[in-house]
Amino acid sequence: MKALLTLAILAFTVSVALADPIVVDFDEFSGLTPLPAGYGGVASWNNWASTTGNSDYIPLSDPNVAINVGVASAIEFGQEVILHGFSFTGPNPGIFPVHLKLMLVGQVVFEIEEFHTNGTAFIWESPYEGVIDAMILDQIPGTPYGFFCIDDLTYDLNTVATESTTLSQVKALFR
Ligand SMILES: [Ca+2]
Repeated sequence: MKALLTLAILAFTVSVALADPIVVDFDEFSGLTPLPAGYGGVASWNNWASTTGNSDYIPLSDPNVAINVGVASAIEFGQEVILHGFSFTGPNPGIFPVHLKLMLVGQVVFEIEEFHTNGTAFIWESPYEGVIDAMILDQIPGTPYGFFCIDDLTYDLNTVATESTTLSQVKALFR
């Protein structure tokens, strides 16, 4: 029983460790640098690049932000994650509305039709608590294209499967 308790505590410790949020700050690049696959634990950044912040693209963490450099600005995690949020700046208030979609296996699970800004940076905390595997910030069809940026993208890996596996493994030892 003591061994079971010890294992249970270990399993809980592992789960807690895995649950620490990942904060992607984009700060280790210089110049305009396309974000490489795998950076920050994200499988594909597609049309996102790191760049130095400025008055139009306000960093939450200095010196860099991530900026969209093309349409269909999908961030594909390549695994299930729980998105906590990010900071957002758009330099052209009211002119270039942005559309936010959270995706899971190609399906939209949450969206905000007009995710634009009043010109100041703000921190968006996701109200969606389910798992996703991709996030798309894109122009609204038919509107002019404008650049926008994010910083400190924060998410958790989906540890539900890991916790279940750990618990199963603990139980299997005592069968
Ligand atoms: Ca930053």
